[in-house]
Amino acid sequence: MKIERIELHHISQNLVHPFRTSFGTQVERPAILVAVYGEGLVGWGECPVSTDPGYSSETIETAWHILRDFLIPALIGQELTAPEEVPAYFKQIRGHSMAKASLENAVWDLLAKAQNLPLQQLVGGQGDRVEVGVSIGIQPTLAGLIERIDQFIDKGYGRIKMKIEPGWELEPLTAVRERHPQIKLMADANSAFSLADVAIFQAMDPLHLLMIEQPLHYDDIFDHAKLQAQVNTPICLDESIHTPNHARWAIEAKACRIINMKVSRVGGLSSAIAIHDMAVAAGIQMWCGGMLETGVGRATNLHLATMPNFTLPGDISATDRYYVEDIAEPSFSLNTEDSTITVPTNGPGIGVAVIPERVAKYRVRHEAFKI
Ligand code: OSB
Ligand code: MG
Repeated sequence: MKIERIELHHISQNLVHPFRTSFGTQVERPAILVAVYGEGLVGWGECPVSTDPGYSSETIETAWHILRDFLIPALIGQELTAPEEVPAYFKQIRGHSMAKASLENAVWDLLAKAQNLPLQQLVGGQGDRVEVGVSIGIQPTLAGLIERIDQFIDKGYGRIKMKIEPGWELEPLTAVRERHPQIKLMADANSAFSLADVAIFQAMDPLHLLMIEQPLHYDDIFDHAKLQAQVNTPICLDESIHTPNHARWAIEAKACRIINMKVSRVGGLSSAIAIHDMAVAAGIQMWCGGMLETGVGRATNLHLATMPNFTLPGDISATDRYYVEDIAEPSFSLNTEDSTITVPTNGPGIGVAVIPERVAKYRVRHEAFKI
Protein backbone atom coordinates (compact mmCIF):
# COMPACT_ATOMS: atom_id res chain seq x y z
CA MET A 1 0.00 0.00 0.00
CA LYS A 2 1.43 3.34 -1.07
CA ILE A 3 0.81 6.32 1.24
CA GLU A 4 -0.60 8.80 -1.28
CA ARG A 5 -1.94 11.65 0.79
CA ILE A 6 -2.00 12.76 4.44
CA GLU A 7 -4.27 15.36 6.03
CA LEU A 8 -4.07 17.05 9.43
CA HIS A 9 -7.11 18.53 11.16
CA HIS A 10 -6.58 20.54 14.35
CA ILE A 11 -9.91 20.55 16.17
CA SER A 12 -11.04 21.92 19.52
CA GLN A 13 -14.11 21.09 21.61
CA ASN A 14 -15.32 22.10 25.06
CA LEU A 15 -15.38 19.36 27.66
CA VAL A 16 -18.77 18.68 29.26
CA HIS A 17 -17.13 19.33 32.65
CA PRO A 18 -13.79 21.06 33.44
CA PHE A 19 -11.09 18.48 34.23
CA ARG A 20 -8.73 19.53 37.03
CA THR A 21 -5.53 17.62 37.71
CA SER A 22 -2.41 18.46 39.71
CA PHE A 23 -0.95 20.02 36.52
CA GLY A 24 -3.87 22.29 35.64
CA THR A 25 -7.50 22.63 34.57
CA GLN A 26 -8.71 21.70 31.09
CA VAL A 27 -11.93 23.28 29.86
CA GLU A 28 -11.31 23.02 26.15
CA ARG A 29 -9.85 19.92 24.57
CA PRO A 30 -7.88 20.19 21.31
CA ALA A 31 -6.65 17.28 19.20
CA ILE A 32 -4.97 16.71 15.86
CA LEU A 33 -6.78 14.17 13.71
CA VAL A 34 -4.52 12.51 11.15
CA ALA A 35 -5.98 11.01 7.97
CA VAL A 36 -3.76 8.78 5.83
CA TYR A 37 -4.95 7.94 2.28
CA GLY A 38 -4.04 5.05 -0.02
CA GLU A 39 -5.80 2.88 -2.64
CA GLY A 40 -9.09 4.74 -2.16
CA LEU A 41 -9.15 4.09 1.61
CA VAL A 42 -8.52 6.37 4.59
CA GLY A 43 -7.08 5.52 8.01
CA TRP A 44 -7.49 7.75 11.07
CA GLY A 45 -5.26 8.43 14.07
CA GLU A 46 -5.53 10.93 16.92
CA CYS A 47 -2.86 13.06 18.57
CA PRO A 48 -4.42 13.94 21.96
CA VAL A 49 -2.08 16.81 22.86
CA SER A 50 -3.02 19.86 24.91
CA THR A 51 -2.35 23.52 24.20
CA ASP A 52 0.11 23.58 27.14
CA PRO A 53 2.99 21.23 28.07
CA GLY A 54 1.39 20.27 31.41
CA TYR A 55 0.98 16.50 31.12
CA SER A 56 3.62 15.94 28.46
CA SER A 57 6.25 18.15 26.83
CA GLU A 58 4.35 17.93 23.54
CA THR A 59 1.70 20.51 22.64
CA ILE A 60 -0.61 21.11 19.69
CA GLU A 61 2.04 23.40 18.17
CA THR A 62 5.02 21.03 18.62
CA ALA A 63 3.02 18.07 17.31
CA TRP A 64 1.85 20.02 14.25
CA HIS A 65 5.45 21.14 13.56
CA ILE A 66 6.95 17.65 13.95
CA LEU A 67 4.21 16.03 11.86
CA ARG A 68 4.37 18.62 9.06
CA ASP A 69 8.13 19.10 8.86
CA PHE A 70 9.53 15.66 9.75
CA LEU A 71 7.15 12.72 10.18
CA ILE A 72 4.90 13.29 7.15
CA PRO A 73 7.84 13.95 4.76
CA ALA A 74 9.44 10.70 6.03
CA LEU A 75 6.32 8.61 5.39
CA ILE A 76 4.49 10.09 2.41
CA GLY A 77 4.98 8.18 -0.85
CA GLN A 78 6.34 5.10 0.95
CA GLU A 79 5.16 1.62 0.03
CA LEU A 80 4.10 -0.26 3.19
CA THR A 81 3.13 -3.90 3.64
CA ALA A 82 2.64 -3.86 7.46
CA PRO A 83 2.06 -1.10 10.03
CA GLU A 84 5.02 -2.34 12.10
CA GLU A 85 7.26 -0.89 9.34
CA VAL A 86 6.31 2.70 10.24
CA PRO A 87 8.65 3.31 13.26
CA ALA A 88 11.72 2.62 11.08
CA TYR A 89 10.85 5.70 8.97
CA PHE A 90 10.84 7.82 12.13
CA LYS A 91 14.22 6.62 13.41
CA GLN A 92 15.99 9.95 12.88
CA ILE A 93 13.38 11.85 14.91
CA ARG A 94 13.88 11.72 18.68
CA GLY A 95 11.01 12.01 21.14
CA HIS A 96 7.59 13.42 20.09
CA SER A 97 5.78 10.17 20.90
CA MET A 98 2.27 11.60 20.51
CA ALA A 99 2.96 13.05 17.07
CA LYS A 100 4.49 9.72 15.99
CA ALA A 101 1.64 7.67 17.45
CA SER A 102 -1.06 9.63 15.62
CA LEU A 103 0.52 8.95 12.23
CA GLU A 104 1.47 5.33 12.95
CA ASN A 105 -1.99 4.53 14.34
CA ALA A 106 -3.64 6.02 11.24
CA VAL A 107 -1.56 3.58 9.16
CA TRP A 108 -2.73 0.66 11.36
CA ASP A 109 -6.34 1.69 10.69
CA LEU A 110 -5.65 2.06 6.95
CA LEU A 111 -3.97 -1.35 6.62
CA ALA A 112 -6.65 -3.04 8.73
CA LYS A 113 -9.26 -1.56 6.38
CA ALA A 114 -7.28 -2.77 3.36
CA GLN A 115 -7.50 -6.32 4.77
CA ASN A 116 -11.13 -5.78 5.82
CA LEU A 117 -10.27 -6.75 9.41
CA PRO A 118 -11.05 -5.03 12.71
CA LEU A 119 -7.97 -3.42 14.24
CA GLN A 120 -8.32 -5.86 17.14
CA GLN A 121 -7.20 -8.73 14.91
CA LEU A 122 -4.03 -6.94 13.81
CA VAL A 123 -2.97 -6.19 17.40
CA GLY A 124 -3.81 -9.68 18.70
CA GLY A 125 -6.82 -8.82 20.83
CA GLN A 126 -9.93 -10.87 21.63
CA GLY A 127 -13.46 -10.30 22.89
CA ASP A 128 -15.85 -7.43 22.31
CA ARG A 129 -16.16 -5.80 25.76
CA VAL A 130 -13.54 -3.87 27.73
CA GLU A 131 -13.95 -3.20 31.44
CA VAL A 132 -13.74 0.54 32.13
CA GLY A 133 -13.84 3.13 34.87
CA VAL A 134 -14.02 6.89 35.16
CA SER A 135 -11.28 9.39 36.04
CA ILE A 136 -12.54 12.17 38.32
CA GLY A 137 -10.77 15.51 38.56
CA ILE A 138 -9.96 17.45 41.71
CA GLN A 139 -13.20 19.09 42.89
CA PRO A 140 -13.71 22.45 44.65
CA THR A 141 -15.23 20.77 47.73
CA LEU A 142 -15.36 17.37 49.39
CA ALA A 143 -19.17 17.40 49.24
CA GLY A 144 -18.97 18.12 45.50
CA LEU A 145 -16.56 15.22 45.01
CA ILE A 146 -18.83 12.79 46.87
CA GLU A 147 -21.82 13.92 44.82
CA ARG A 148 -19.94 13.53 41.54
CA ILE A 149 -18.63 10.07 42.43
CA ASP A 150 -22.11 8.95 43.52
CA GLN A 151 -23.46 10.08 40.13
CA PHE A 152 -20.93 8.00 38.20
CA ILE A 153 -21.49 4.95 40.42
CA ASP A 154 -25.25 5.33 39.85
CA LYS A 155 -24.56 5.41 36.09
CA GLY A 156 -22.87 2.01 36.40
CA TYR A 157 -19.14 2.78 36.57
CA GLY A 158 -17.48 0.08 38.67
CA ARG A 159 -14.06 1.67 39.05
CA ILE A 160 -13.31 5.19 40.27
CA LYS A 161 -10.01 6.99 39.76
CA MET A 162 -9.52 10.14 41.81
CA LYS A 163 -7.00 12.81 40.89
CA ILE A 164 -4.93 13.84 43.90
CA GLU A 165 -2.39 16.56 44.75
CA PRO A 166 -0.69 17.72 47.98
CA GLY A 167 -3.51 18.75 50.35
CA TRP A 168 -6.14 16.74 48.41
CA GLU A 169 -5.26 13.12 49.13
CA LEU A 170 -5.90 11.25 52.39
CA GLU A 171 -9.02 13.15 53.42
CA PRO A 172 -10.99 12.79 50.16
CA LEU A 173 -9.72 9.23 49.57
CA THR A 174 -10.76 8.16 53.08
CA ALA A 175 -14.18 9.81 52.72
CA VAL A 176 -14.85 8.03 49.42
CA ARG A 177 -13.60 4.71 50.77
CA GLU A 178 -15.87 4.97 53.84
CA ARG A 179 -18.89 5.74 51.66
CA HIS A 180 -18.11 3.01 49.08
CA PRO A 181 -16.26 0.22 50.95
CA GLN A 182 -16.34 -2.20 47.98
CA ILE A 183 -15.76 0.04 44.96
CA LYS A 184 -12.58 -0.39 42.91
CA LEU A 185 -10.82 2.84 43.89
CA MET A 186 -7.47 4.30 42.85
CA ALA A 187 -5.57 7.60 42.93
CA ASP A 188 -3.60 9.46 40.22
CA ALA A 189 -1.14 12.14 41.38
CA ASN A 190 0.24 13.14 37.96
CA SER A 191 3.72 13.55 39.50
CA ALA A 192 2.72 16.03 42.22
CA PHE A 193 4.65 14.46 45.12
CA SER A 194 8.25 13.68 46.11
CA LEU A 195 9.94 10.90 48.04
CA ALA A 196 9.70 13.10 51.16
CA ASP A 197 5.94 12.35 51.09
CA VAL A 198 6.37 8.61 51.67
CA ALA A 199 4.29 8.77 54.91
CA ILE A 200 1.26 10.01 52.93
CA PHE A 201 1.44 6.97 50.66
CA GLN A 202 2.01 4.57 53.57
CA ALA A 203 -1.15 6.00 55.15
CA MET A 204 -3.06 4.95 51.99
CA ASP A 205 -2.31 1.24 52.50
CA PRO A 206 -5.38 0.62 54.75
CA LEU A 207 -7.65 2.15 52.04
CA HIS A 208 -7.12 -0.87 49.76
CA LEU A 209 -6.61 1.15 46.63
CA LEU A 210 -6.19 -0.74 43.37
CA MET A 211 -3.05 1.31 42.82
CA ILE A 212 -1.41 4.72 43.15
CA GLU A 213 -0.69 6.15 39.70
CA GLN A 214 2.41 8.26 39.00
CA PRO A 215 2.99 9.71 42.48
CA LEU A 216 6.48 11.08 41.76
CA HIS A 217 8.37 13.08 39.12
CA TYR A 218 7.26 12.71 35.51
CA ASP A 219 10.54 11.28 34.24
CA ASP A 220 11.52 9.34 37.33
CA ILE A 221 11.96 5.59 37.69
CA PHE A 222 14.60 5.48 40.47
CA ASP A 223 12.60 7.18 43.26
CA HIS A 224 9.46 5.23 42.38
CA ALA A 225 11.41 2.02 43.10
CA LYS A 226 12.33 3.41 46.52
CA LEU A 227 8.69 4.32 47.17
CA GLN A 228 7.30 0.96 45.99
CA ALA A 229 9.64 -0.81 48.45
CA GLN A 230 8.02 1.12 51.31
CA VAL A 231 4.31 0.79 50.50
CA ASN A 232 1.97 -2.19 50.03
CA THR A 233 -0.30 -0.52 47.48
CA PRO A 234 0.88 -1.22 43.92
CA ILE A 235 2.52 1.74 42.19
CA CYS A 236 1.44 2.29 38.57
CA LEU A 237 3.57 4.33 36.15
CA ASP A 238 2.02 6.61 33.52
CA GLU A 239 4.15 9.68 32.62
CA SER A 240 7.48 7.87 33.19
CA ILE A 241 7.03 5.21 30.47
CA HIS A 242 7.65 6.44 26.91
CA THR A 243 9.46 3.53 25.27
CA PRO A 244 9.91 -0.23 25.71
CA ASN A 245 13.26 0.61 27.33
CA HIS A 246 11.57 2.68 30.03
CA ALA A 247 9.23 -0.25 30.71
CA ARG A 248 12.20 -2.63 30.99
CA TRP A 249 14.04 -0.30 33.36
CA ALA A 250 10.93 0.16 35.53
CA ILE A 251 10.32 -3.60 35.67
CA GLU A 252 13.96 -4.43 36.50
CA ALA A 253 14.15 -1.68 39.12
CA LYS A 254 10.80 -2.80 40.65
CA ALA A 255 9.56 0.77 40.30
CA CYS A 256 5.95 -0.34 39.66
CA ARG A 257 3.71 -3.39 39.67
CA ILE A 258 1.30 -1.98 37.10
CA ILE A 259 1.69 0.01 33.86
CA ASN A 260 -0.83 2.49 32.50
CA MET A 261 -0.66 1.94 28.74
CA LYS A 262 -1.36 5.01 26.65
CA VAL A 263 -0.64 4.26 23.03
CA SER A 264 0.04 7.93 22.27
CA ARG A 265 2.47 8.33 25.17
CA VAL A 266 4.58 5.39 23.95
CA GLY A 267 4.70 6.47 20.29
CA GLY A 268 2.19 4.14 18.64
CA LEU A 269 0.72 0.66 18.52
CA SER A 270 4.01 -1.11 17.66
CA SER A 271 5.64 0.16 20.83
CA ALA A 272 2.46 -0.51 22.86
CA ILE A 273 2.49 -4.15 21.73
CA ALA A 274 6.20 -4.51 22.57
CA ILE A 275 5.58 -3.14 26.09
CA HIS A 276 2.51 -5.36 26.47
CA ASP A 277 4.54 -8.47 25.65
CA MET A 278 7.35 -7.43 27.99
CA ALA A 279 4.85 -6.93 30.82
CA VAL A 280 3.35 -10.40 30.22
CA ALA A 281 6.80 -11.97 30.53
CA ALA A 282 7.50 -10.03 33.75
CA GLY A 283 4.11 -10.60 35.41
CA ILE A 284 3.30 -6.87 35.38
CA GLN A 285 -0.39 -5.99 35.02
CA MET A 286 -1.62 -3.24 32.75
CA TRP A 287 -4.67 -1.24 31.74
CA CYS A 288 -5.53 1.25 29.05
CA GLY A 289 -5.08 4.89 29.99
CA GLY A 290 -6.95 7.78 28.39
CA MET A 291 -6.24 11.30 27.19
CA LEU A 292 -9.81 12.60 26.90
CA GLU A 293 -9.78 11.39 23.30
CA THR A 294 -12.44 11.86 20.64
CA GLY A 295 -14.09 8.80 19.09
CA VAL A 296 -11.02 8.14 16.91
CA GLY A 297 -8.56 7.75 19.79
CA ARG A 298 -11.17 6.08 21.98
CA ALA A 299 -11.86 3.43 19.32
CA THR A 300 -8.10 2.78 18.91
CA ASN A 301 -7.81 2.40 22.71
CA LEU A 302 -10.72 -0.05 22.87
CA HIS A 303 -9.20 -2.35 20.24
CA LEU A 304 -5.79 -2.23 21.96
CA ALA A 305 -7.37 -2.94 25.37
CA THR A 306 -8.67 -6.32 24.14
CA MET A 307 -5.09 -7.68 24.26
CA PRO A 308 -4.71 -10.36 26.97
CA ASN A 309 -2.62 -8.44 29.54
CA PHE A 310 -5.13 -5.58 29.92
CA THR A 311 -6.42 -7.12 33.15
CA LEU A 312 -7.54 -3.97 34.99
CA PRO A 313 -10.34 -1.50 34.05
CA GLY A 314 -9.30 1.22 31.59
CA ASP A 315 -9.75 5.02 31.58
CA ILE A 316 -12.11 4.71 28.61
CA SER A 317 -15.40 6.26 29.63
CA ALA A 318 -18.58 6.81 27.62
CA THR A 319 -18.56 9.65 25.07
CA ASP A 320 -21.07 11.75 27.06
CA ARG A 321 -18.63 11.94 29.96
CA TYR A 322 -16.37 14.08 27.74
CA TYR A 323 -18.26 15.69 24.83
CA VAL A 324 -21.74 16.82 23.86
CA GLU A 325 -21.11 15.70 20.28
CA ASP A 326 -18.33 13.46 19.00
CA ILE A 327 -16.65 13.84 15.59
CA ALA A 328 -17.11 10.10 14.91
CA GLU A 329 -20.07 7.70 14.92
CA PRO A 330 -21.21 5.61 16.63
CA SER A 331 -20.46 7.19 20.00
CA PHE A 332 -19.70 4.98 23.00
CA SER A 333 -21.98 4.21 25.92
CA LEU A 334 -21.47 2.23 29.10
CA ASN A 335 -22.86 -1.29 29.45
CA THR A 336 -24.23 -0.66 32.93
CA GLU A 337 -24.54 -4.31 33.93
CA ASP A 338 -20.77 -4.94 33.88
CA SER A 339 -19.05 -1.49 33.61
CA THR A 340 -17.78 -2.24 30.11
CA ILE A 341 -17.75 -0.54 26.72
CA THR A 342 -18.38 -2.56 23.57
CA VAL A 343 -15.49 -2.58 21.11
CA PRO A 344 -16.54 -1.56 17.57
CA THR A 345 -15.50 -4.79 15.86
CA ASN A 346 -18.27 -4.97 13.23
CA GLY A 347 -16.55 -2.74 10.72
CA PRO A 348 -12.93 -2.85 9.51
CA GLY A 349 -10.11 -0.90 11.19
CA ILE A 350 -11.04 1.18 14.24
CA GLY A 351 -14.72 0.57 13.47
CA VAL A 352 -16.01 4.15 13.74
CA ALA A 353 -16.74 6.63 10.94
CA VAL A 354 -15.41 10.18 11.10
CA ILE A 355 -18.17 12.68 10.20
CA PRO A 356 -16.64 15.34 7.89
CA GLU A 357 -19.24 18.03 8.78
CA ARG A 358 -18.42 17.67 12.48
CA VAL A 359 -14.67 17.84 11.87
CA ALA A 360 -15.31 21.03 9.86
CA LYS A 361 -17.48 22.44 12.66
CA TYR A 362 -14.77 22.07 15.34
CA ARG A 363 -11.77 22.67 13.07
CA VAL A 364 -9.19 25.34 13.86
CA ARG A 365 -6.63 24.52 11.18
CA HIS A 366 -6.24 22.10 8.26
CA GLU A 367 -3.40 21.09 5.94
CA ALA A 368 -3.10 18.47 3.19
CA PHE A 369 0.12 16.81 2.01
CA LYS A 370 0.59 15.03 -1.33
CA ILE A 371 3.44 12.99 -2.82
O1 OSB B 1 -2.98 11.13 33.90
O2 OSB B 1 -4.25 9.63 33.17
C1 OSB B 1 -3.93 10.81 33.19
C2 OSB B 1 -6.37 12.91 31.13
C3 OSB B 1 -5.50 13.77 30.49
C4 OSB B 1 -4.15 13.69 30.77
C5 OSB B 1 -3.68 12.73 31.68
C6 OSB B 1 -4.54 11.86 32.31
C7 OSB B 1 -5.93 11.97 32.05
C8 OSB B 1 -6.93 11.17 32.72
C9 OSB B 1 -8.28 11.03 32.04
O3 OSB B 1 -6.81 10.68 33.81
C10 OSB B 1 -8.44 9.75 31.33
C11 OSB B 1 -9.63 9.75 30.40
O4 OSB B 1 -10.75 9.58 30.87
O5 OSB B 1 -9.44 9.92 29.17
MG1 MG C 1 -2.26 9.32 34.77
